[in-house]
Amino acid sequence: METKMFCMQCEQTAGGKACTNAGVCGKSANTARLQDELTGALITAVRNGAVMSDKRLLEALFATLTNVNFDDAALEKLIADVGQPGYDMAQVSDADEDTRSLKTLLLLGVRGVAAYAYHSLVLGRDVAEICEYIRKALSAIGEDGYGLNELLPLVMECGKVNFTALELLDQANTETFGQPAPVTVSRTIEPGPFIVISGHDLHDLKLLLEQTEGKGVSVYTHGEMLPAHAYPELKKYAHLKGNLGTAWQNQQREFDGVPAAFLFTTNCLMPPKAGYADRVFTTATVGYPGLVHIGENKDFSQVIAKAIELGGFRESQGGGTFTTGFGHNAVLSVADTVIGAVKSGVIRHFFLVGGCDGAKPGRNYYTDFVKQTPNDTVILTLACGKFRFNDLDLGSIGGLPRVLDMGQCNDAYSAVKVALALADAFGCGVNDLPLTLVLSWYEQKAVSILLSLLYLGIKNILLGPSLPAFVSPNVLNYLVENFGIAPVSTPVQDLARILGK
Ligand code: FSO
Ligand code: SF4
Repeated sequence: METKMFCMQCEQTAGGKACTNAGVCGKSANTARLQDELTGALITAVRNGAVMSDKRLLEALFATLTNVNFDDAALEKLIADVGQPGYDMAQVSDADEDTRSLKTLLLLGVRGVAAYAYHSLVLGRDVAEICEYIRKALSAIGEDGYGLNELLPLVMECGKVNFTALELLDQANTETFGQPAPVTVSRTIEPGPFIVISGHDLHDLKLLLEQTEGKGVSVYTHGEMLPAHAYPELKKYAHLKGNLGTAWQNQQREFDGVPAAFLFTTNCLMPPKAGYADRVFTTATVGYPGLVHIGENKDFSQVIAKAIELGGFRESQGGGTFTTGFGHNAVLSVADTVIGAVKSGVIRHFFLVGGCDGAKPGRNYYTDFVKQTPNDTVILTLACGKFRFNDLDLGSIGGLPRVLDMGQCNDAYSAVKVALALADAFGCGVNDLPLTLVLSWYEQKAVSILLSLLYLGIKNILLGPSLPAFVSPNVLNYLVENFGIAPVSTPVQDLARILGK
């Protein structure tokens, strides 16, 4: 059968193998070809030593992440800007199984790093060292003679560099917007015009809040923007009202017919349905044909005008609340209480149930897992996978809620920092803590986070809902033997094994 495209970069890839006709995500074969061409052009550029700013490098890579850019014209422009002939990515997909696996792992990890570095760059941080590694890794992907010995160290280095990128982003976010503090976020949509902002870019949110101030237009967060409410410099805007919807894969249902303007700052954008496509806007590296894209000037007046034109709801909608804001600063400020609770046996175990959500069946595992955790355990969570259980009332323990939302996937650094601090307090290694990581992955940022956890030597991670298609049996063996990575099974079995029942 003729293969129109080849993409295996996310968890929902067709048949658990590769999208070869059209993307399950809605990406066309032509868009996939252009993304390959862009990646190939970047590889040639770094191998030729072509002059390319860090910004251009990061933007181009970010545009190839899942659910970011579906706009062929935008991709063609990025290819033209790089201005180099494309290395043929078929040389990666047609390579022997292990080389393909490691080069893909490296490329996807690098895409994740690029996304995190991009957010820091936007906040004025120096990402030169991170970009230097990215260039080295891209160059290695274009090295036809490279195999396991050359690629494996680069894959592990990707985890290290990504950890640096996460640390830098944590600094950039907290220095710019203040330390996040626990907050209860309303899920009620009040009457009147409003804008829903999605994605991860806090800087875009800040600009939107400034531009909407005093205009009678409210702002609601969606998906991974939820943790934004915890930052003092964002929370201070009274018209940042609350949160709408749940995780990204429900947007087509949750946005349909809603009389608001929608602004996507990063992934995960799904092809918009007719019932709301006329009111969706993109900015930064996001793009979709036919949608208005807000460029570098960040003039959101069209978004605001659309919200005013639509007018919002006449009566309040929805209800309930979410809690978020348990970043490392908040959790470590009560470290003594937490350590005391562990020592006295009040807290038996910590679970980090974090990562991406997705549409495929099997993700109920995470809801069921959290529901079945015993009352003397604490669940740390982050990223959009939390929407599977962050509306459950699981009570509190030692004065803290049992489910602590540490933020976006971009805040994975917080979870690591807390784990390292606990290990320090108990005088042991992270692997000796009563802590288990139960992760869900979907796209490439999750790949880079996983590599960071491996770089930190964290073992026995449970990964689901399915293992990546790009991991060959040999690479999987390496991960199992060296890090004890295992696929999730059932909540009952996994909990029994973890808690030693
Ligand atoms: Fe989710 Fe999408 Fe944050 Fe990902 S919104 S799935 S890891 O892109 O970015 O957690
Ligand atoms: Fe398929 Fe995922 Fe690639 Fe989209 S990003 S084409 S769903 S593998």
